[in-house]
Amino acid sequence: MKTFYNAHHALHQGKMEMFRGELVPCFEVPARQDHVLDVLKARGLGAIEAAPDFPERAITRVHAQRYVDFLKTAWDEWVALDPANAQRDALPSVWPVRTFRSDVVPDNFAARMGLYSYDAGSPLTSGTWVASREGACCALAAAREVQHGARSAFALSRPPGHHAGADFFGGYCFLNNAAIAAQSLRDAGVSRVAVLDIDYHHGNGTQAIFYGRGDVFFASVHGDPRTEYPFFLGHADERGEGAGAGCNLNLPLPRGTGFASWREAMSQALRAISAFGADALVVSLGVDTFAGDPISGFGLQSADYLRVGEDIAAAGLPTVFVFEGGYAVEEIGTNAVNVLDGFRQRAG
Ligand code: OKP
Ligand code: ZN
Repeated sequence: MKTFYNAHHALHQGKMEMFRGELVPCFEVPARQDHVLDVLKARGLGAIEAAPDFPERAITRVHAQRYVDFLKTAWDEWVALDPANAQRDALPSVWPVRTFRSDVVPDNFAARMGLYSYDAGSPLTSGTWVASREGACCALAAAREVQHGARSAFALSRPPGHHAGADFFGGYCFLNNAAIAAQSLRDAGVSRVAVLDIDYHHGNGTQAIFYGRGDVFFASVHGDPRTEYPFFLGHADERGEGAGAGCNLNLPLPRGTGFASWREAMSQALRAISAFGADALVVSLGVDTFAGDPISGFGLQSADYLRVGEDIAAAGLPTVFVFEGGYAVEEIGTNAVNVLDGFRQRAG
């Protein structure tokens, strides 16, 4: 299985995020990707390459142009407000919730930060755009590999992507790499694409991007949004709308769920993907389902991730793995690579 890694990921390095009323050090740190890359090299799963470049239009197939343009210039605007801002990250603090307008783009920078985001836990830094753009290229390269006949490929990147919507960031995510990969497969002629999201957190961005579409199925196993982030989406009654009716499957599970129940939910998602008739699969691979994860609540053990990869391989679909969350930094490499290794062993 070939890996495309983000050579510029460390340019995105948030300092602090808002949590329980105070700024705390970010959980989403560069060491996350470095550890996965180290374990990949040690276990020899296949070629490892930096991502090639792709044109921006592959990104704007999923994201609004005005949002992409904002991300490109946001850091310079932030520093232009006050030279001292160069030493601190930009965080939003005001949002257009219900009854406010989001069709008029404000001139004020803080207001635009709020228009294009939904939480205060996702710092925008000097390298956020370059790192995020390179992450999208990793996803596009992995998708192209599979489109050209590979059984699987892995996009190893950070920041993660599945919380990012067509025109907003949040949940540490800026560009939705899994959605960009899925859309690129569609644009290359793959008729029916499925996204399986097994990160601990519901992939609200991916769901929203494809919610009205019948050509991309979205299935997610995640912590119940009644108690777990991102709270406002991810319930079982969200089944898709319009042409996408029936093409969205959420399987929320209570905090504390262990591997046996979690595995049964994932196999239910895989059965639905098979019934949909998918021709290719994109996996949003978060390993924050790990028992030792500091911000999550499921109970998977490291060895369980081998079974996860085997179960996904048994679906028999060309598969693009896109790296998402996982915050137990010491074990993150073993857990992520176990999924890929289990897949490879079962897929042959
Ligand atoms: C991103 B991904 C901890 C509170 C939670 C947001 C979590 C985003 C997870 N400070 N903050 O799905 O792993
Ligand atoms: Zn997560």
